[in-house]
Amino acid sequence: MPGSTRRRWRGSVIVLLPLLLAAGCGGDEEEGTGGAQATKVVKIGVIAPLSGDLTATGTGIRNSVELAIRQANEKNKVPGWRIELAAEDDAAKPDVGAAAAAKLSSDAAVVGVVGTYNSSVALQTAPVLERANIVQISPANTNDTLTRGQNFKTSPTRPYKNYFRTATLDSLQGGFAADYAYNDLKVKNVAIIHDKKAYGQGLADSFKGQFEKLGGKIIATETINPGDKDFSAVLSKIKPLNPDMLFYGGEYPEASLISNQAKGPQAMKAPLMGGDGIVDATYGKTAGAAANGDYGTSVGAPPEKLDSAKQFLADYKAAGFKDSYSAYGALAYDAANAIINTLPTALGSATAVDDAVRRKVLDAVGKVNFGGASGTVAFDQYGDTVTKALTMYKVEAGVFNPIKTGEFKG
Ligand code: ABU
Repeated sequence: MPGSTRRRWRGSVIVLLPLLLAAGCGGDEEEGTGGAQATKVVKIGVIAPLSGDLTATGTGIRNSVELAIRQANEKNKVPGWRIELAAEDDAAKPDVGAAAAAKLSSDAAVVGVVGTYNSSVALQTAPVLERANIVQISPANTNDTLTRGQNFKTSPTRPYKNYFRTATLDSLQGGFAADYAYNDLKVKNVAIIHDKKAYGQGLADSFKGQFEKLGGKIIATETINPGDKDFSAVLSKIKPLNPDMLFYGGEYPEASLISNQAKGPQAMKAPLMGGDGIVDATYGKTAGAAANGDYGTSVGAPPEKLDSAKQFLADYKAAGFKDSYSAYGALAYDAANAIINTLPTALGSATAVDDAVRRKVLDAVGKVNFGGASGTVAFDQYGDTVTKALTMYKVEAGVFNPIKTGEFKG
C-alpha cells in the first residue's frame, strides 16, 4: 500500500472507530455490548418507570442491568450467545406494566425480566410473565403480598412461582422504622398519610402495627392520591392534633411536597418519615429546606459503605451513564447477574431460546447463591431475598445520609 493511501486509511479508522463502537461493538444503550461475534441472541427485559415522576429511579435500574449485560458480553460469560437488553417503560402504571410484560413474553428470546419498581405494577406483570415461564426479579418491590399472598401475616402462600426479589419486605421495613421512631427518636404520637397504593398502604400498616405494639399512638390516618400536588386539606386536618411525627407511605414526588407544605404554609414542626419510596436525591431538591430533619428507611445497606459494592460503583461510573444508579442500582445489578449466571447451563446446547430454556432459567434462579454488590444473592422458599438489611437515613443539608443499618427482628 502506498504511503499516502496507508495514511488516509489510518486516518479513516481514527475517525470511524468511535462511530463503529457506538453502533454496536462498544455501547448500544438498548442492547448491551460485546459478544459481537456471537450469532445467538438471548434477551433480559427490564420493566421500570422510564417516563414520568419516577424516571430517576427507573433509569438507575435500567442502567444497572445494562451494565451487568455489557460486562457479561465483554467477558464472554455465555459462550456463543450475545445478551441483549429489552427495556420497557411502565410509566409506574399497572396496566402499562402488564402490556410491557405481554410484549416481552411474546419475544421468544426473552428469558427473564428485572423489575418492576412499583409493587402495584408487579402485581400485574408477575402473572403475565408466569404464564410464559419467564422469571421476574424485582430490585425494588417491597409489598409483602407479592411473595406471600394476601394473608402474609397469618398463612403466607407464594402466589407466583416465577417472581423473586432482591429487595426485602415492608413488614420488616415498617417495623424497623417504627422501632427507630419510638426507641431512638422517642416519638409517641404519629399521624399517618398514605397514597392507597399497594406499597404505600402496606408500609403504613406495617409501621402502625409495630408502633402500636411498642406503645405509640397513631392519632390520624389520612390518604392522598398519587399525583396530587396540593396537600393543604389533609395537613389542615392533621395540624391541630399536634403529632410528633408524620409517617408517609408512598413515594418521593408526593412526600417531598407534603414535607414542604407541612413545614412551610402549615408551619408544622413534626418531621416526616417514610420508606424506601421517598429516599431519592430529588426529595431534598423538591422539598427545599423543609426536608432537613426528615427520615427515610431503605432496603439493604448503603452501597457506598459496602466493600462488596465498590466494584459496581466504580464500573457504573466508568460506564459513563449520565444518570445516577439511584436507590436500587446495586440490587438491579445483582438481579440481572442472578439471571445471567444461570444462562450457560440453561442454554446448554440450545440453538435458540425456547420454553424449556425459560423453565430451566426459572428453576435455576431459585437456587442461585453468590456474593453480589448488595450482599448475598439467594432466595428463600417464597422468592424473597435472604439479605434483610435495612438502613435509616436522615436528611441533612438536603441529602439523605445513612445513620443506622440493621435488621428488624420483630
Ligand atoms: N419499595 C419502594 C416503592 C416501590 C414499591 O414497592 O412499590
